[in-house]
Amino acid sequence: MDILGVDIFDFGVLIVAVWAMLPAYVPNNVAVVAGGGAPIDGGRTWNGERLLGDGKTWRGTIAGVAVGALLALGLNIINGTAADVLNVSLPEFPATVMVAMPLGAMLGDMGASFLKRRTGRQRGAAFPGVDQLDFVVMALLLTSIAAPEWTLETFTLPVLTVVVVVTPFLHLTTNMLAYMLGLKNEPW
Ligand code: CTP
Ligand code: MG
Ligand code: K
Repeated sequence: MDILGVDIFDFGVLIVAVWAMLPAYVPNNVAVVAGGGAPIDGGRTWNGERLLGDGKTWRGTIAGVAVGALLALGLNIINGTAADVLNVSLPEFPATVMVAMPLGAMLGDMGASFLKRRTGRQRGAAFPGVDQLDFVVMALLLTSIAAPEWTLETFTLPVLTVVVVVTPFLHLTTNMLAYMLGLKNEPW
């Protein structure tokens, strides 16, 4: 299927897109499992609503960033083998990107919570569109600041298109799964 002239079922492009985004995909799921404890906003409110809410905790955020960074490290280690097996050239994460990706993902998710609270959405409320792409936007923004050349080389137009099209599906599927496994309170 072509979108903007990009074949989103091109196996190589799909693999590169998912590989490059994995350190940004995993932190949110880790936070769901590891979350709990003190909220980042410390219970503070603004105009009667929480700044971020109880769904954004220190534990979840720190665990998410740590696991995302370790995952990037792990992907670098298996890069050569995976590239051989999959028969595609896979990107290697520079050290700054190993942190920028998961940190950006968590900050994007946090930014969305901030917006939800400002627009009267309570903890757990859905914010279609924002929920599925908030972490992608911030992850790519931080990554492009941390390693501009690497970002341009890795996220070519076809890869970027696949990321924007495929991420919402992956996000919805994982969250549905987490919900069915009893890990998450809402299926989105
Ligand atoms: N979580 C966390 N820290 C984060 C992100 C998530 O501890 N930085 C945990 C929380 O337990 C949260 C759960 O993961 O409830 C699900 O994450 P998410 O859906 O992003 O949060 P919501 O509870 O839906 O809250 P919000 O409405 O603010 O998005
Ligand atoms: Mg939620
Ligand atoms: K969210």
